[in-house]
Amino acid sequence: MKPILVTCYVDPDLDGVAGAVACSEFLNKNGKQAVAGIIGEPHDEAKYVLDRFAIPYPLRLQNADGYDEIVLVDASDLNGLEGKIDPKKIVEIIDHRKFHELKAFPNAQAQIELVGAAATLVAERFMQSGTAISKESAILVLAAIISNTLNFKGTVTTDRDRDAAAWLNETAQLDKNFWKEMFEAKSDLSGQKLAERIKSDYASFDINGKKVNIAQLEIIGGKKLLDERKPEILEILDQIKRQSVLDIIFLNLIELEEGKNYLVAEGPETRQLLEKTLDVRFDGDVAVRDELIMRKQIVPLLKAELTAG
Ligand SMILES: [Mn+2]
Repeated sequence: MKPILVTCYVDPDLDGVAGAVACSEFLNKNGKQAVAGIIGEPHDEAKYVLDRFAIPYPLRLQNADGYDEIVLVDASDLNGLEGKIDPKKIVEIIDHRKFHELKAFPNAQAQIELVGAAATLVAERFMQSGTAISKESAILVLAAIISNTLNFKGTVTTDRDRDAAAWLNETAQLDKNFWKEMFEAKSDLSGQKLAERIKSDYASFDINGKKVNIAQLEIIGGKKLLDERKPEILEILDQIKRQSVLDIIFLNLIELEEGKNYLVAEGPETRQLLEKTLDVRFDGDVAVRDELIMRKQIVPLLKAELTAG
């Protein structure tokens, strides 16, 4: 019997990696044979946590062809799979996005709940069944919750995330400054890292016939970055727009210490759309929003706006 593959979208972030690793542990401790694997390149933040705590990397795969049954964590739309996972093989989906495509996965049971991290949903399976969690998984999942909720400051944060985090930290025992160290580690965008990071973390959506692309950075020092390198950022966005033939592209820059967003967009059409959808005012290419909002929260708002308009 082939094991069940537990994976996430291609080039996963920390939430996806943590969720896949912990979910595979959960299945193995509950009578199933499972293996965690990731397709593509994990985000730097995921590598940072794996490396820092010397946690073994999950299997690295080119695609999911060697597996018949797949559990998908932190993903529920086809775009993110990049054609590398047959949607018919997916037997279960655990995700926390409002915007999903469950119809594309005819054989999947789905748990979609709007908590801060998909990893929270995995932690709850351990908590509810009384299954012990390894220290490695506890660290990964807790770090993913901290990251996804912007250290519990993002408006995506729910009590379920806080409860799971408290339970996980009994095992993970993370230092209280860990969140800042993790966020500082991903704030180094010197030189080419800026372009690499933007290009490794954008997400595309087809919304009402428009091709929309949202790039996102979550860093400490967002204002300084804009002061120093805004023209470069606009150039990177424009490159992506031309290469992918997009209608709309913008950067959602999350400033982790000040707790605000900077939205960066060129062109009156995109700026007007964002002003209407997110209740912000652009000054040139940049708008500031005082309440933290993440891409996964922006997508359903844009969808509503574009569909209504
Ligand atoms: Mn997630």
